[in-house]
Amino acid sequence: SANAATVKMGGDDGTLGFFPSSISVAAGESITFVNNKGFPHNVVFDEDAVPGGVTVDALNHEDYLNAPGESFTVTLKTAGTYEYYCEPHQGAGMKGSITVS
Ligand SMILES: [Cu+2]
Repeated sequence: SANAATVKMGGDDGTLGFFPSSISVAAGESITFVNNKGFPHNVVFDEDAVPGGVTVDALNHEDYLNAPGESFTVTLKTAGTYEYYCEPHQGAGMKGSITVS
């Protein structure tokens, strides 16, 4: 299926965040996270902030992305809002959300 969105991990100026931090996609479209600045980063979905019945373990990318340009892609099939964060930078507010329709 089409790549619906690309999310940069770390801003171009080094800000610790996901850019854009909020995106909307259609169910089944893929979302690619690309390591940009300030790594290592990872992506962990908040098990308390995903649609009912969704298992976050199958979506998470807990391994750290360490190299520039390194990426991973996730596809969300259940409609609703998903919140996620970067474990090393959660305290710095590195988090985002994806709305699937
Ligand atoms: Cu991070």
